[in-house]
Amino acid sequence: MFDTLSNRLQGAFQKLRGKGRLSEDDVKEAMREIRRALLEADVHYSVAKDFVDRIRERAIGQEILQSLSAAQQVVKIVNDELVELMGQSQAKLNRSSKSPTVVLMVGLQGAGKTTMSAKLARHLMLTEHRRPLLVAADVYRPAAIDQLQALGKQIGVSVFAPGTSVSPQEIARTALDEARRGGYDYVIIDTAGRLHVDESLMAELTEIDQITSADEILLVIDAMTGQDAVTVADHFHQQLKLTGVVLTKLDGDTRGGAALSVRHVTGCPVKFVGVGEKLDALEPFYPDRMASRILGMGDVLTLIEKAQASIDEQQVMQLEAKIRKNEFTFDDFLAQLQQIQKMGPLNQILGLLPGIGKIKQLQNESVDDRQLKKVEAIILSMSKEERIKPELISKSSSRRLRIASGSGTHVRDVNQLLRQFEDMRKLMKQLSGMGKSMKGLGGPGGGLGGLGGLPGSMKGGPGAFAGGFGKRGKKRR
Ligand SMILES: Nc1nc2c(ncn2[C@@H]2O[C@H](COP(=O)(O)OP(=O)(O)O)[C@@H](O)[C@H]2O)c(=O)[nH]1
Ligand SMILES: [Mg+2]
Repeated sequence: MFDTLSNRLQGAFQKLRGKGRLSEDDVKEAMREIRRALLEADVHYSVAKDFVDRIRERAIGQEILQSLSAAQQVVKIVNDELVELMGQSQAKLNRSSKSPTVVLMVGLQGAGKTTMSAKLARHLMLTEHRRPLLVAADVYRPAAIDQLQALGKQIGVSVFAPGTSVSPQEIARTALDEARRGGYDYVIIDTAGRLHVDESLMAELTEIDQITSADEILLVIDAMTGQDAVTVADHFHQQLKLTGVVLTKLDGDTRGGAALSVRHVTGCPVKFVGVGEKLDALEPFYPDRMASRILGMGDVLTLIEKAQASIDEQQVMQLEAKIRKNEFTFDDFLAQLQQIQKMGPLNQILGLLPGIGKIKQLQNESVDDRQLKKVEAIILSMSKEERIKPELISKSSSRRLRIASGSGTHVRDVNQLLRQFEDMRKLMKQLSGMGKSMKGLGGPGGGLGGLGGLPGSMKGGPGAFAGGFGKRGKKRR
């Protein structure tokens, strides 16, 4: 996600590294690069300009924090401003004081409204324990109704679909009755789209809004549409009072412009993002996490939440204790490896980790889940004793040879794994210290347990870290 932007920004910061104090020229140069990076990422030019102006002012004016280097200061300022630009805190779905809450999904054709409707229904049902009703109000194409019905079936959510002979306005009206009768507390209305902004569609949507007094009007935007996204958002916002935006297809090769501009231009918060075609590919939008992803600091919190879903708490506590005592072994590593494989496609997971965005670029080859299998094979070829005391292997070339042939790999693969395991242990020790302090701040259950690392590509490629465990920090600060 946003790889090019991340790289360009990191390039700009790189030039500031090693400088004790920033001269005005340094700042100017860095700002030029940041501005260029934003424009290339399809950030709206007025947004880019404002953004850079604010950073320049803060970087020159200072705010000098003695404890930070010049480059760190600029990174911090850029981070703060990115968070500000994207809306500070996570914006939740509106909820009506009286049931049902009506959510109207609007947007251009192909933006992902129907998919997102189903994703939201699933999310409401599974994480908020609500009873959503999906409503098929795109009556212009029978296929659209079938599509929603199929999705509803997949997730076990009822779909209200009177058919193509009833007007969307009438469907919306009767859907509310149906929801009250059936005890549904959310009504998610999937509407028709057009290829372009179109007056008759706007009129229809406005009427549906009036009929249902929608509590939430979510504009669904395809993040790949770049600059256009802003124009579209602006149009929709003028006609309908949007209450939020959903960005879809952030899993694709999007440059990030829409994510960065849309809030500034419409004043509407981005509430969710879609990161895949599957119905669980939905994430709440956290401006702070997105900012650190863009800056290549990874997104440890999202990762932890993902891990949370697939990891047993008891195990996490045991692991934390081990990391603290520096007793982490290859057996634990193997257990992590197996957990990670449950978490989802490795590429996605890796992108969430600090520094990985950068490493991946070095290789420009996607990390392959087969590499995990290779690492697994190497560990499985170690004896019980070796797994607990890796130094036994480091000291003995015959052990290394045995393990390599046992796992069908090369000695250099074994060596690399050993090295990376050592590095990882060090990293984990640092992170577990961080975990403790976060826990102190974050209240009960808060804290980052630790991060596991494992070699990404064994072919002499960069070591990529994967894995992360921890109990969720309810509050970040
Ligand atoms: N990769 C990816 N594809 C998506 C995402 N959301 C929707 N799609 C795909 O985009 C296409 C259009 O989606 P659809 O929900 O029918 O759009 P609508 O016309 O606005 O209702 C479908 O092929 C979806 O599978 C997403 O977050 N990521
Ligand atoms: Mg649709």
